[in-house]
Amino acid sequence: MLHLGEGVGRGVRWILILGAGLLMAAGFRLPPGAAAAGNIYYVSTSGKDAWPGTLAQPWRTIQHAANRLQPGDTVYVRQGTYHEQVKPVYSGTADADITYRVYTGEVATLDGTGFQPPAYDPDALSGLFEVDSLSYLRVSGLHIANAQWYTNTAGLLVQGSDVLHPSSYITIEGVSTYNTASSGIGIWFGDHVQVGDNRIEQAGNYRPSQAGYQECLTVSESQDFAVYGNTVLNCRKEGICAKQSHHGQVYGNRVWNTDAVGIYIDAEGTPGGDGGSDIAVFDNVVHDTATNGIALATETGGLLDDVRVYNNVSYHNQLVGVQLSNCCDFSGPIAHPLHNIVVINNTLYANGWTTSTSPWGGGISIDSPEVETATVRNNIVSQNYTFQIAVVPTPTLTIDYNLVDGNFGDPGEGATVGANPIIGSPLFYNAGGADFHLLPASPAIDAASPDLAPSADFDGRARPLDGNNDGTAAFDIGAYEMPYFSYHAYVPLCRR
Ligand SMILES: [Ca+2]
Ligand SMILES: [Ca+2]
Repeated sequence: MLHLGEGVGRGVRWILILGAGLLMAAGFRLPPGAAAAGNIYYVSTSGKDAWPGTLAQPWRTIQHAANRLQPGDTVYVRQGTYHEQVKPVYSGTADADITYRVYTGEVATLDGTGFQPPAYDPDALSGLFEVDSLSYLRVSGLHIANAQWYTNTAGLLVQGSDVLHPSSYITIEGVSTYNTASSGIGIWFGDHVQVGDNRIEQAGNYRPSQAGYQECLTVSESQDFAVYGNTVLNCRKEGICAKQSHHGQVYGNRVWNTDAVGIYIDAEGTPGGDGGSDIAVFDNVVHDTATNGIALATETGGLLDDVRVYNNVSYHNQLVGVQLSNCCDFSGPIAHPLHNIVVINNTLYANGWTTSTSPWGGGISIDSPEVETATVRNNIVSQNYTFQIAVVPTPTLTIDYNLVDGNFGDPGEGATVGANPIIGSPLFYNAGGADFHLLPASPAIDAASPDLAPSADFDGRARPLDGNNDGTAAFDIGAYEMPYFSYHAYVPLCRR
């Protein structure tokens, strides 16, 4: 598996991928884990489980393959719809994954319609594709639909038994899920888990009158995880949630039209006990959620520590673009600490719209006096409804070098522009078309602080660049770093 460093921009990642291709072409081998030689098997809706599982004589059920696959083996699932639950039986090894993969160019659907589940505790986690306490597995390209039998039934579930006994080295890629009672993809007690380039739609659909449990894409009580390149839409809970988890990256995802927070990082711990830490949220686009675009919280106690939110675009959410939340004071004096939080170089636009008769919302809010050592820097907060930045002020809060545009809000309610603000329109290229690159005359160009600024922008372009052609490279405010172009050259490049 290729583990890419935090902050490696999209452009650099492509260079790495291209580089890997050149190395393979030249006869070099990639690091172990992905492609050790093993047996290849096939499953088809026209197959028979009594056959040998070859291309000409495929098996009939995916579970029949799951009962047999050994380290290094791959099963290709052929076109068609499969009404079964799949539970892999064996683990791969460090240099030989077991792979479940849809045959190239075909669509294979695991469909829970009419499937009678085994006897689960109705409140227990379950999944139409369910991985329990296994390692070195890869699932690629499967479509999973109509996983509906209990409130806690996910499309694809990966779980360990506890923190010390996780499912580990699991890769879920190119999977799509539709109409699941609980999460489309749920990871519980995972270690070294990669969830990339999947599509999750209509998650949390237990009943028309009742949403299911959990978030659309859930990572819980896990560590060393990466959630990247996923599309999450039209879901009834939070879009992407990492809770009580450590050492993770959430990047390059697109989330919209969710009934709760778009991207949610929650300690979800116990008072004085475990929480969440060392999580980076970057290069995501979140819009049109029914609450906040991106939110950090300590709902049930524990500490949320060392979270970095940068290069994100969060717009047209009903409440706030980025919120450090005081959620949730359920029962008396539980501490909800958030420490060492950096919110930097994000672009937050037109948040705070709602269909209610009393709209409220803004760009960035810090609602909790228990936030310690937080930095809000180099963000564009533009045309958000009630305020641009509003905070409960504390001595360890730093707010500076933000571009503030629109209704500043009520200082009596914590509204502030912070230190060294740039005041005025950011001059987006086309805000109505959700293109928040900057026009050449933007006051955000070369106006940011270098302190803690990310070394690449949303597009993977290296920062800083000399965007105003004065001979000195300096960081831009917001998610995008603009190169210097004369105007007539700039326009077509921006329309790529
Ligand atoms: Ca610049
Ligand atoms: Ca310059």
